[in-house]
Amino acid sequence: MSFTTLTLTLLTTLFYLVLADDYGSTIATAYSLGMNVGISGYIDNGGDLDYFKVKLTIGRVYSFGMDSISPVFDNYLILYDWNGAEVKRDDDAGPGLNAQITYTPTQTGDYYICAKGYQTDRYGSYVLGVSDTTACSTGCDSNFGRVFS
Ligand SMILES: [Ca+2]
Ligand SMILES: [Ca+2]
Repeated sequence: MSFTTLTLTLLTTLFYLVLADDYGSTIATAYSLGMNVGISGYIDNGGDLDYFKVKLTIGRVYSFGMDSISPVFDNYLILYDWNGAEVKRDDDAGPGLNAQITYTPTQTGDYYICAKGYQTDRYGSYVLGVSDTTACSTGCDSNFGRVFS
């Protein structure tokens, strides 16, 4: 870990220790997530849930990816539909302990992705994103679903 990374990690940790949770913990308070844009967040110790809302179109192929910034943070994703019904969940389909969900909606609508730790004592900073990978059937980047940097 570089000095800069370490400094950022410490500052981020301090920031979140002082302030409240960064994103809503329910579907009703979900934060709107753009397509192909990485968004930074922090899962607090003790079972924090960060909810994001994204509009998905029927028949497209989407990939949700959650990348841990903190060194040892086992993250987890759960995808819900417009009714709040769970459609898919994942623990470690991405690189390392990172969660990744590939999903093709059977109906167009608002979907909700819940970012969390694998267990309530797993916490740390992360980058979350969703990509439309419909046109990416071959020759995809190895960071499938992670077009952000
Ligand atoms: Ca949070
Ligand atoms: Ca995981």
